[in-house]
Amino acid sequence: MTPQENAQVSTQALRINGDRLSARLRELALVGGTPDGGVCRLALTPADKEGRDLVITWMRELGMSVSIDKIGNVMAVFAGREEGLPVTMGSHIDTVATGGAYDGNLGVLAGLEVVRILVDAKITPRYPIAVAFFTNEEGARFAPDMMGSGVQQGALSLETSLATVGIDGTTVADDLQSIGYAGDRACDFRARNFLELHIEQGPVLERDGVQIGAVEGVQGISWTEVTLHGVSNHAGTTPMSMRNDAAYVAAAIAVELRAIASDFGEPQVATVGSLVLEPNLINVVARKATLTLDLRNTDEAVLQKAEARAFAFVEECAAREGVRFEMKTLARFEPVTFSPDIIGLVEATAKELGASVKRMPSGAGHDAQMFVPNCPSGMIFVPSAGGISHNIKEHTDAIDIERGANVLLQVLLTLVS
Ligand code: HGY
Ligand code: MN
Ligand code: MN
Repeated sequence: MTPQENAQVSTQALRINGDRLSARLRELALVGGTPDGGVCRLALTPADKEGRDLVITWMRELGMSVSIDKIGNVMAVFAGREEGLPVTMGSHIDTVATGGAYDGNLGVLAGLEVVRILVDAKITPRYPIAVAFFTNEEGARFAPDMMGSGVQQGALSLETSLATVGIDGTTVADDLQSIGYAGDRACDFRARNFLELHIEQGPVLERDGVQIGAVEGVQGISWTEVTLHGVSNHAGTTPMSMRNDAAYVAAAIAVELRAIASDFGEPQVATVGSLVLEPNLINVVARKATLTLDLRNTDEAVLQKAEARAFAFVEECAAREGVRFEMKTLARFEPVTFSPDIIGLVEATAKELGASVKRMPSGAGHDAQMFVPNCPSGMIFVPSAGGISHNIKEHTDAIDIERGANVLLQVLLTLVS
């Protein structure tokens, strides 16, 4: 066999160290850990900074060169024999307030484990390899989600994103400064390929008894903030016919969203995740309600129909109740389809490793979707226990983590050789 064929055979036998990867996930989960066993590492908070600092330490231990761009994305590069765009693995390390140890973190730490395997095996890949984490993937404090990767890959404006005011009243720019991650690199990072290992965050793989998901694409996402202005009044003395009750309209909107999802059928989903009433008192008719609408569908045309029905209902119900309203788009991403070559490579690699695998869409948004216009991109899913995520009980078994990271390793090796 030629040296290259020899090298090929030897790399096919490489496997990640599952115990080391799970230990790293547990260590990172302590940063922002909550007493109930969850993780709260909201974007651009001190906990996010602490997590960023820790992961960068691990990047540097591998001899990777680290850069930080103007929206705070962190890219670490491992040199290849040739120059050129790096084959990149990445995800996010910010979490929602009721987060777990795996959402996003798995994709970043598995990428570092892959590089560790190459370092230990003294393998220099043909092309450079990068491992990245992106600012504010979750969008929980600052909308939209996938903000950092969206700015970097050209879907969002840097200026608009930096000026975004979050739910705590601060701006992205100020919070980036305060955690020391307002980088000086332009948001110009580009990849040769982009791969993201991620927990499924849904019930499909576990329900079907399948070990790996070869992700076909990400469904469209529509986030809207609705502000309703009613009139506060006495809950006991005000006749129902004289009310302008913002809380009633907000509740009616939540019921209508459920009706839209059931009328449209799967995969349509609709969520009112945030609802704030003012003055929020037991004996006062609410003068104001601020709520968020999260609508998603794999089909753009159907998603637009769902939006149209939801927005028309807001207008009609508010008018009926004599309540003024404003609507503001917080996020709007069309469905994306990943590279057929990458999907096929994930599927074939999983089979070669003896894993069961199925093609499937992603219900959640991911950084990988932002890379689709710029390079062949794809994702690998591993099962979520009980299909639970964005919940402190989020869990994926160690064997599934190891299996998914081995698929990532072998897909990466194929792409860099
Ligand atoms: O909302 C999402 O789909 C992702 O978790 N940011
Ligand atoms: Mn995620
Ligand atoms: Mn998430």
